[in-house]
Amino acid sequence: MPGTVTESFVLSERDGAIVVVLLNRPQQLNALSDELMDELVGTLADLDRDPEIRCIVLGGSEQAFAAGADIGELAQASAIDLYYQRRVERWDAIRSLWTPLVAAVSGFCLGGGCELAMSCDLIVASETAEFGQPETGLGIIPGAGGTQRLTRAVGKATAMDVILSGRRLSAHEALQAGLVARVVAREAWLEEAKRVARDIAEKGPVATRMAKESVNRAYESTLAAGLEAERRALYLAFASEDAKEGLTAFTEKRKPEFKGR
Ligand code: CO8
Repeated sequence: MPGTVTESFVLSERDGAIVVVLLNRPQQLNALSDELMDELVGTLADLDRDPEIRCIVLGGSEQAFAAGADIGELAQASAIDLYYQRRVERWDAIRSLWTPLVAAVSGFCLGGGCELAMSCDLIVASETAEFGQPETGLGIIPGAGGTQRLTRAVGKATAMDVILSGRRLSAHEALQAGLVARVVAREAWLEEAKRVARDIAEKGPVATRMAKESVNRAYESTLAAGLEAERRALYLAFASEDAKEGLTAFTEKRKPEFKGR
């Protein structure tokens, strides 16, 4: 496949201004081993540095986005191993990316896999998707953001149910609860995520980054601090060449040509 770079656990394919990154550990339902997470974070960090890439789609396979952290590895690790190896920080690294990130979820999306999807900016789900945080059944807890991000996304009642009882949310339940943005037919999970990514990629790149940052602020600050940050982001976006181009193009009844400046 031209333009395809194959690494052992992560496949990436460029398609114009978007890149599709797929987890590739099918025999283990894309369980997030240390090596896989290292490769994923490295790949995404490289893509994030390329200003021509306007949006990234992160997916798994039709069967599984990811069935969680690699349980075999966790069974062998001590708490101090996890602490020194900074394994959980890899999820934070994804949250810190600049480029908008769309999670394309089909099949199992569990534990660290659900936490990975929630670290993306939005989730497009196949009707087959199942979201869950089964960690308490293993005697641990969702520790890569699950107790915080899931609760913020779906509220305390549903988060407690999912995390304490191990109940999985269907795609439609997840949509209703506010965890996912769109649910599509089984066969459309990747195409729809790419469509969303192309739509994002067409917008002003400075503006999409500012907007992403501002929406994230809503989760991390008070309303007053969030509004203040939003206003500064607006002024900064306004000062961009893209803003001039976008506003002028509308008045001239033509498509804008954004340069990301
Ligand atoms: N880790 C390692 N291997 C896995 C995992 C996993 N999370 N999930 C599935 N696999 C493997 C299975 O062992 C099996 O391998 P094999 O064929 O060699 O026996 C293969 O994938 C296929 O799995 P199943 O045969 O079990 O397939 P089923 O269709 O019967 O069941 C399930 C699918 C329901 C997804 C089932 O595999 C399952 O319950 N998996 C575990 C789900 C889970 O508990 N996830 C949470 C893991 S803990 C976590 O994510 C904590 C994150 C905290 C932060 C990270 C710190 C580093």
